[in-house]
Amino acid sequence: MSHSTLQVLLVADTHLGFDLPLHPRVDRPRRGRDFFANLRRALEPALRGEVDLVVHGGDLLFRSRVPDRLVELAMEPLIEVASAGVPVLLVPGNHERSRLPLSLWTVHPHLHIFRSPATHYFTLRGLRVAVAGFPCSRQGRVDLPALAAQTRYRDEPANIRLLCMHQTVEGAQVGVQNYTFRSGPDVIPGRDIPGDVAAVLAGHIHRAQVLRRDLSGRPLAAPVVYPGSVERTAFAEREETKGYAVLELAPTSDGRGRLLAVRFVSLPTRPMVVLTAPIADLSRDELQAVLGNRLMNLDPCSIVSIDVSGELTPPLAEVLTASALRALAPPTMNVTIRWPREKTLNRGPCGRI
Ligand SMILES: [Mn+2]
Repeated sequence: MSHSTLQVLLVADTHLGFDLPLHPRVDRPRRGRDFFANLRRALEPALRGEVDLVVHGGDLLFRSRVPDRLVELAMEPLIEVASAGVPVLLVPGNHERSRLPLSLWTVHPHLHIFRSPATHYFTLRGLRVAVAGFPCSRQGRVDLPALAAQTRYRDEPANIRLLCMHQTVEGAQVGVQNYTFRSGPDVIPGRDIPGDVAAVLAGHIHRAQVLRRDLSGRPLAAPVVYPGSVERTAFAEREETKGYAVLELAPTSDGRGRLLAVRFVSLPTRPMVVLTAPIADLSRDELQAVLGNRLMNLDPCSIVSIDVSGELTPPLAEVLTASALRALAPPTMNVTIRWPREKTLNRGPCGRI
């Protein structure tokens, strides 16, 4: 009987390239480096040899069409881990499906990208580990049993089986109002989770969580682990702790393995604050003073959204231009304005986010 367990590091939704123009036209604080820094922090345990395998659950990049230079920068930390001898598996998310330059598919022998449904086998700590996965599916109804079958994840014997994907599962929650995904063509019903894997390792949902039951309370056949995003990509994520997950798995005689524990490790993020601009009955100077005061009382590294409601007269609008706000705020603060019509549905990581 073996006493060894497997440690798997799961990181996802790194959205590299977010607020990182390669040729910026405006000099203002940018958040782009924060995302890179947190991916690097998340991978430190792998570089220290503390985990046996790394899975990136998708949305490595912030959108699908990006400069080649950004792709190179994004792959660098993953290649460093692969070069240290730790296998890295990458699930193409909705933002990079089939978009990564062809040269990168085979860039390193220890880096495996699920460009199509497949299973990769590894011998780690004397255990045979099957890691199955498929690129983000966004066409029609997401048929998880069919996609899992296409990976042929049961074709070879194993001690532990894992399934990796970038999809939404019933019961996943996002946003400050705890929006819960219930049904829809792109929401995988809990009953579709396969029972012959130790765990489903998933990206796409930006809040860290483990799903163990469907919405009617029935246990899922395998737990679904979302590590969440490494940084906040929207104000709907402002109350969430960001980070990555380390899964501890044990072999079982039936070959599926068992998830013993999930440890969420938090990463540093800057405070995110929504301010409401109190524009009613204020003069231009009064609005400037009130806003300046509020901004100065925040952590100077905050990311601030100013919500504007009510009638905006031309003198007040002068205070609320991007450059006027930059002059009011500490130089390290990131300030944006949200006008009433731009209010977006609080649906977290869906769609283009
Ligand atoms: Mn994402």
